[in-house]
Amino acid sequence: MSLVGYEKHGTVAVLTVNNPPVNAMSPGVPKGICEGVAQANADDTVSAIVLIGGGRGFIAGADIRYFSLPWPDGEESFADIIAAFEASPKPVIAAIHGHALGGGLETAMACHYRVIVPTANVGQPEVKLGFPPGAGGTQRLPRLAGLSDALDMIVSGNPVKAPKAAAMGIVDQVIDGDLLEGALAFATEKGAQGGDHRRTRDIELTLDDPGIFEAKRKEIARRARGMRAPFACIECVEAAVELEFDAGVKREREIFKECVKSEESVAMRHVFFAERAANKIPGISKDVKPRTIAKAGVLGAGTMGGGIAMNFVNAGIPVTIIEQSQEALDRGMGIIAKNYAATVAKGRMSQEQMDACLGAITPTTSMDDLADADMIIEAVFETMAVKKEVFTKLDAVAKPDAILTSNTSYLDINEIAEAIPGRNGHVLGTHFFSPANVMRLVEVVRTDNVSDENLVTTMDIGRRMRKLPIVTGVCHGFIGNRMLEGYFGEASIMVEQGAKPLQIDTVMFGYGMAMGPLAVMDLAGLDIGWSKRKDAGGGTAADSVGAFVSNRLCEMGRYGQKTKRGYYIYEDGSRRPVPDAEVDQLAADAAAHFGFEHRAFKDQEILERCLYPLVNIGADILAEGHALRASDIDLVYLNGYGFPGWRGGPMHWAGTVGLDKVYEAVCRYHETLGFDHWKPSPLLKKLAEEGKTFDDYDKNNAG
Ligand code: 3H9
Repeated sequence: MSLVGYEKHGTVAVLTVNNPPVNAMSPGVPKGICEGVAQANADDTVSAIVLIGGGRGFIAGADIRYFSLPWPDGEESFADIIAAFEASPKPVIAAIHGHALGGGLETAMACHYRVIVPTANVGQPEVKLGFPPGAGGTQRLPRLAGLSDALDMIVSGNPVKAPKAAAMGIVDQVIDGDLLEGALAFATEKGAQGGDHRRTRDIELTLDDPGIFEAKRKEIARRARGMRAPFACIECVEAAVELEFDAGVKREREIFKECVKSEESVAMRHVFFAERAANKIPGISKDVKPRTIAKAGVLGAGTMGGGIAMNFVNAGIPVTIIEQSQEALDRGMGIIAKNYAATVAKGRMSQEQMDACLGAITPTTSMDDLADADMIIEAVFETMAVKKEVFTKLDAVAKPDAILTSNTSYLDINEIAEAIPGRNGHVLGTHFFSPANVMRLVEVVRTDNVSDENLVTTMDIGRRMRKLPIVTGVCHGFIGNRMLEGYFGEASIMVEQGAKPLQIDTVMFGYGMAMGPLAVMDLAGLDIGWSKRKDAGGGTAADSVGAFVSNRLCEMGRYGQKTKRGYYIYEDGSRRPVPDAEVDQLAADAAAHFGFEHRAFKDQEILERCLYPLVNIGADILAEGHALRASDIDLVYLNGYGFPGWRGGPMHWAGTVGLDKVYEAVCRYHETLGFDHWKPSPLLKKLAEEGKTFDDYDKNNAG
């Protein structure tokens, strides 16, 4: 069956792309479009051509799967479509609804005219896949939208909504009513006009500000550190200014081809498909639908609870927030109001919207007010005893079928569920990341008895909150924090063996992490680990390897940024870490205490010792089934721990190093250092011996 329908409506030929779910340009689509244009031009009774998408949108761009697959021999391409449009004596009109993205927008821009419904988006998101647009987008968008706006869109990859696209000149008319009807009227009029129709390529491009490209490079320098694609986008738009149109297209194509082959692009495409896969839970049928959550409750109005309440409001769900004292409640509501006010100040929300959001939050000190909530998340103090007490209280007031979740970062949620056996199937975990209203990741912790329906509902609520929910099993620290123990652990141990904190952080920042591990520990607060160690040791924090320096720092009241001293010193009002000789001395004391050789470190060893434990522990988590797929682990690290997106996550990245090399190093460090996180994972060993990667593992195992 043809992927492109052909119909005549009066004197207008309508080509409809039917390639669900998103009308990507898979093989067959370009061919269908080219044949449709030829048929329309051969028909004397046709005066104009409309290109429209069937289903959810216009065209979502190239079929991303084909960047890793051979394009069928002899099959038409974007270039053929564009050539057919530009050579067409009859006007071609793109009629856009839903989305015109990437090659979809490039196709539309090669048409003579574009009409759009007000809700549609247009954009060039290619940079998010690690390459610039490759079908003339960097040459045509500046001609329609102007250099500055086009550069912003192409380098950020962010789409714009129809009204803005119209104001920018990307589209010619916004159609308020039925799209096809409006497009037919527009096309009939243009068809009757006769004469030449303007081609985007013929629009003159003016460079008002010669510094625009250098300014953009500077603007993105920190954010795009280590990446090629955003800079490649700038080069392509520069070519639009410097070269004739066809030469510009050729230059864009060369840069595009080079980028598509890069490890950066392979990693970013991995992330694209990983995000889609994360929605799927093997073994749960598509027929299991999420339940309606009309009202929610949050226990605890601290930083986490407040952020979670805001998330419910963002998802359009009114929420009751509860605290033990009026004072704590007022403080929590004050912080929520301050957060919204900051968004208003940035122009991202109106005062009316802020008032409506605050109006959707009901503060209370009475547990009874949670009686009508369909879902309740507790975000109280992180100890098992407190959590169990809270769940017992919830058991007494909550609706019988309410979903009850614990926002914990480490605790055994099965044990919490067992405390209220009558609610079997309704208890699970939602581990939000701080600040909960900002961070995209939420680990959804699947307890032994949670029902499929409640799991699916919790995932759905996560998505409605615009988060990225990832299913994880119940294990200490779940996916993210369990792996982190290896990462932070090695960083702390290396300090005690002689590596300077600044060297470790510089290596990891250079790798692409948002911050180095010791700077993160200072930010999070060294006292958190110290207090855990004290709890575990009955009041005394054991001086285990890696904890020696941290214990001494905490004893000195150096908890990190909040006390202006931790592994670094922080000057008044500054977050810039300044190295401190006192810490070097503590590290030397630690080396003497443990009998370590205090030595200089090579950057490569720092990199391996920080990252390989993530991979090794991740492999265990995967083999145990506590992660559904390796790509879920990647997403956890990318969205919760500042791992660079263009590396694809620790598991994907390990495949680019070679699992044989990683395994060999893990064995070597296990032999020389001996810590638990170096105990070689049997799954890592197996894949290394088979010459496979974690991506291969996912292909063979994930449902
Ligand atoms: C490009 O165009 C290069 C050009 O410059 C020309 C070069 C020569 N291809 O996201 P969803 C699948 S590069 C293949 O859940 P939504 C997706 O995997 C491209 N598959 O839906 C999923 O499959 P499954 C530039 C694609 O409604 C299903 O469709 N374009 C593609 O939440 C549903 O996806 C982009 O980067 C694709 N292009 O969001 C746009 N797109 O069900 C990428 C989607 O098996 N796409 N799939 O898991 C999107 O941003 C969103 O999918 C969209 C819909 C907003 C369109």
